[in-house]
Amino acid sequence: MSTFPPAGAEAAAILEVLGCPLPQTGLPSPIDGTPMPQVPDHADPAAAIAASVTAFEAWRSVPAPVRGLLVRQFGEALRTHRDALGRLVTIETGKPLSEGVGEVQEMIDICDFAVGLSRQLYGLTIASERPEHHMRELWHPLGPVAVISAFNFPVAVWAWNACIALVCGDSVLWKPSEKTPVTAHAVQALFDRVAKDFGAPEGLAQLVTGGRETGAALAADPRIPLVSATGSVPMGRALAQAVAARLGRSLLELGGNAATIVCPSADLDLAVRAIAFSAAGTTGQRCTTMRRLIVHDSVYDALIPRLKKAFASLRIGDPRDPETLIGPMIDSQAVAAMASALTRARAEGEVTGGEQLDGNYVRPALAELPAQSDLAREETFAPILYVLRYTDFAQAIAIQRDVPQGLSSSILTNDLREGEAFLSATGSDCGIANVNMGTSGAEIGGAFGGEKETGGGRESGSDSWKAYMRRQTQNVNYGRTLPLAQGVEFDL
Ligand code: UN1
Repeated sequence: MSTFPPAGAEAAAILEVLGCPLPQTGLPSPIDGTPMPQVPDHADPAAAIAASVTAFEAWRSVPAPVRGLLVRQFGEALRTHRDALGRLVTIETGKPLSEGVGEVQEMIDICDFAVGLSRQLYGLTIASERPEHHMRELWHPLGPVAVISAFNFPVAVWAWNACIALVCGDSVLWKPSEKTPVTAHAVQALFDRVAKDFGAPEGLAQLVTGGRETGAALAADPRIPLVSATGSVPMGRALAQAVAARLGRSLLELGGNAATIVCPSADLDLAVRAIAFSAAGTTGQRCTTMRRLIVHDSVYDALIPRLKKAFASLRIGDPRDPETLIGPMIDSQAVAAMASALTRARAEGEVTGGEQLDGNYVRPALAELPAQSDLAREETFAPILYVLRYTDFAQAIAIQRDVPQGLSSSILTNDLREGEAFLSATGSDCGIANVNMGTSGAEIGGAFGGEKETGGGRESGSDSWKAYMRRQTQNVNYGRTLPLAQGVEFDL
């Protein structure tokens, strides 16, 4: 299929250059099935947690702008190694090179954001009802933060959490997806080098590789006040219950099942690109992937044939080829899940594309279904776009909302009323709502996350940092009397 060297060997060579070599005895690369480097499982999560507590106790007293300097230096190291790390992301996940490098760019961007934030961890001052009193909020570091990341963004989502947590004064424990530990290992090695030169406490950010038990150990441990997890709804549900059982906090980013509404006034040239990128890009394996297209009757026949043509012409192949737009799926289970969803779709409607090619390579599919389809309410992590027809705007909004998930959404319209109605309280019910673009490819500056089964968490930009700190309300009486709030009398 390609003229590139075996993927696993190339990954091993990149690790050599980055100074963190590993034996090539790991999982098959999604690109060609050759063995990837193998990251050993962490022997003892309990020891890592203990080290994280000790590191936190030192780090929390370092001034926040100084903590920002560490993240700044980490960002510089990422800039230096952006292309090598991006290529490793590509080899490990199968996403095309520009997206692999884009993922490392996303880490660099969040470093920049976090460095600025390190001088902006603002609290409020609040007018006290009591004379000669001051009331204010101070944000303190929280403690060790566990970050559980998914295979599809094996390093960027960790960085959203870790870079913010570090400037907030927290220590970090990272359990990467079992499917993609190699880039995590390389990023951690880079961080370790920067942290050592900086003189950061040992164990400030650690990689804790392992399976379900490792995740369960992090979820159950009361020394970890916050567990931030990205992944499937069943994973998030089990994790949230374990964390809640000890009254810890969890920050969840789970299923998406994003929908886009195409209105009569939509710019169809822009629509074709936006839809193809969000539905088929990253081989349909983003939380923000567009899975449902809700198309107005009046544009259906103009748009859908063009989309079918665009899907049929997508360049599928080795993601290291700069011409490739669609790489392989992550593994054979993912390919099987796609096939089984398509079998169900064929029973309900008409499927175009979706052929299984060699190995983990597939052609993205369009499945035209009835508007009330139950299948379209389920999220299959694959490049399948369910196309549903609508006749009036209220119906389109109702379809968008009628799913258990609520991460991302978009509308394609040149009608101001429709666009603004989509963004109103009775419009999209998602954490992200876009106009005249797709559903994926968010910038780091906004808060990222969503409602309902998506889990309610917000990561990355805006004021998401508040989840990584503890808020203390402080009251100071600078007078000589002791007035009580609410006018309560208590005279001795
Ligand atoms: C994810 O799929 O979990 O908005 C994260 C996007 C990316 C992040 C996706 N910036 O598509």
